Amino acid sequence: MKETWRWFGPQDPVSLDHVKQAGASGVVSALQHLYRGEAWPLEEVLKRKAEIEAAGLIWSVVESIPVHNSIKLRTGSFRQFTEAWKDSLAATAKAGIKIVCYNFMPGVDWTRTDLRWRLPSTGFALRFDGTDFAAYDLFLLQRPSAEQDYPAERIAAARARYEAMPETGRDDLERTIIAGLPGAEASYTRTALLSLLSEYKSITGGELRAHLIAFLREVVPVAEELGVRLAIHPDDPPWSLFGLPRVVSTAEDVRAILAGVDSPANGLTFCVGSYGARADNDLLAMVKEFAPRIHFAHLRQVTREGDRSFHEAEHLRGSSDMAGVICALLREEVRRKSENRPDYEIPMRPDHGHLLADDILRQVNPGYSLVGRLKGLAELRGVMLGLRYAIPELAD
Ligand code: DNO
Repeated sequence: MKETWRWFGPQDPVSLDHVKQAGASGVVSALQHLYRGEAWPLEEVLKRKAEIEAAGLIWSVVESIPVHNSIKLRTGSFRQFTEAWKDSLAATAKAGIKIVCYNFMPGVDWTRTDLRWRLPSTGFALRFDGTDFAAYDLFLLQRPSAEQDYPAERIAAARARYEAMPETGRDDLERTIIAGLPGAEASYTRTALLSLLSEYKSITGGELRAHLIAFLREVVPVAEELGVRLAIHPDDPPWSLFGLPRVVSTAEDVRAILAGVDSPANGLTFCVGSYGARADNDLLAMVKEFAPRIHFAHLRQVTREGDRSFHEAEHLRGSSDMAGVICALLREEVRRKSENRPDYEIPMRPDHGHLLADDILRQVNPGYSLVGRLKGLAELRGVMLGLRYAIPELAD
């Protein structure tokens, strides 16, 4: 697998030299400042590419081209935004980047409730707490009719949690949930979030899925023509938030997406941490079934705590079988090689790292630490080498 590393551009406190020191050869990046659904100008894409190449690295994957909410809702100017998305795709293809990650989460992108959760090791992890999230939704945001989306016990637990929370804790929780994590399309104020959620209010899971397939029917033929592989990122967390449906959470969701437009250009980002947050996702079965359509891998994992809560674990320790997933991906690479596919190598990145050592004093993007990810990549690299050493047919 190609070892890659997410870089948020020149503002990222983790520099391209750090990427090289970590031993990655590919970079995963996006024009982070153009997140409102506007088309990415070719010159800006080329500028980012030149910055990456000047450091002796390659821009391997675009993560992400944001999909505007109007496309998910199929309202307003969605046609215009779809055209802009295709233009961004064309610009990145022209610059030679042929794998594009995106997501179709309604309203909010990836979400956590705690960005500095103390680990027994004394480092810090990201965490999602189902009760804290409900407390925010019900009692701080006060989303209309939110109580219909939670069972009575969860409401009672959330009320108790909310009442015990100091004012500063409430502010922190709100900031963590709606201020926009790195890579998210946008950040919201409470009022802006409520108004966005009201636009989504009546959408059903069936409708959202139909909107995704309609979008894919538009963009996959363009990707095919450009020689680009699209790689949809799963919902994170993979269940409903704010009462909105999510349609990229389970194996069944993935099957519907892949069958919706049956083309190699319509593929997946296999994010072990996102799919692995659900106990009913059998990751090994999924990676085997979907392997030919996996174009990008996010290797991190979570420890499921039950009750819709999880924290981010060490890359090799958590609720999922990371070595099994890597082994299945290496087998897929061998299969692709036997078909002489030039794109046999699947880019992987060590997703999210703990805050460790010097990370703790630095201002890094949540999840995108230096030492924590470096440790993750080193461990994952060890697994890849070990598997190749032990299983002759996986050897290079
Ligand atoms: C979080 C990331 C997400 C991801 C987008 C993909 O760390 O995995 O921000 O980039 O959801 O569109």
